[in-house]
Amino acid sequence: DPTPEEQAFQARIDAGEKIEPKEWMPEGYRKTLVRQIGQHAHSEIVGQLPEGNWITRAPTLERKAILLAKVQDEAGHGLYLYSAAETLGISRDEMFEQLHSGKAKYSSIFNYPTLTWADIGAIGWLVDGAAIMNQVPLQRTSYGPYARAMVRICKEESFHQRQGYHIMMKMARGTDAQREMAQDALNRFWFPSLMMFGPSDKDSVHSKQSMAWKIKINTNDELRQRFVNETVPQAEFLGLTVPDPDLAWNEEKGGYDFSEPDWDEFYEVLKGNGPCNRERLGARVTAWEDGAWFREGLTAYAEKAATRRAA
Ligand code: FAQ
Repeated sequence: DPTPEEQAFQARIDAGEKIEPKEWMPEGYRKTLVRQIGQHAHSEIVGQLPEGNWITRAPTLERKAILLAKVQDEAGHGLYLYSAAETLGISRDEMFEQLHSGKAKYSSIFNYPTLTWADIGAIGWLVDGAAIMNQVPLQRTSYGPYARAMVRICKEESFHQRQGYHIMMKMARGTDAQREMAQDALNRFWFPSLMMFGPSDKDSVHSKQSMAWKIKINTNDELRQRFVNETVPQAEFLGLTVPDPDLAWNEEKGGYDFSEPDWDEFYEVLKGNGPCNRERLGARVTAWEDGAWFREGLTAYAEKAATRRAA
């Protein structure tokens, strides 16, 4: 049974109050937030890699500048999110350690390769589109620092989404080869994008408690349905075909019926066996190791400066 403290905490959540860093919170609430915000931060950082792959090969200088800015925004999102998680009493070094050892997850989507320029369009359109669908409600999440980080992140994500859709428009209305490239990118990114919302509600282990605490506002399936409803007309506008033969408008529910992603594939990716898991994690670990001399230098400098001040 909940203790009086836990009951009072739940009453604050139910009343729509925000919980702030130094206030009492159940240990489970803290742990769930550290897990979710940490994984969200890692996703932003690892999420730079698939797109970073195309910065040197963007088709025009303008596209290159835009992509560079987008990838830089993602680094920024990662930093706000790490800061939000740090207010819960975990250090950034601990979070990095969890990422590098494979203990902490990051979004499954970033374990797929970016094979052509159209993939950069598909990522902006679908991956940022899915991220926004998930993050807009999180602006109302119960933990203050997380909710506030989401406000700015969502603004930037909507630029990113339009940037991706704009690439898709150009490609879909370009030459036959460009249109084929756009269709191929949609074919490969459609189901992995649906997986971003997490397992179906019946298999989601954390949803019930996270929703009671308003750490999550919607279930995984609710958001996936919303994403499909919003994205299918956008694909039609592009003249592209969503790679799902069972996709059909369902008048009664006012939404599309659609095929579930391949959940076996999803769980394989979570276990580290996706097409690029090793490469992505390897790149992060190498970056961490290559940066050691710099971190050491900074620490030595800070210590020296502190000694000088004390003297
Ligand atoms: N990938 O019980 P649930 C971005 C794990 S957007 C990997 O349903 P929960 C922007 C889950 O952690 C992407 N793992 O879990 C960008 C749990 O395992 P655990 C990041 C997944 O937490 C765009 C287990 O499965 N966004 O980066 C995935 O209630 C373009 C059971 O699942 C966020 O993180 C998955 N797709 O719901 C950047 C949003 N799905 O932890 C660059 C915040 C589930 O027990 C370029 N997070 N798992 O070991 C959330 O809303 C939630 O955490 C969910 C999962 C909805 C992702």
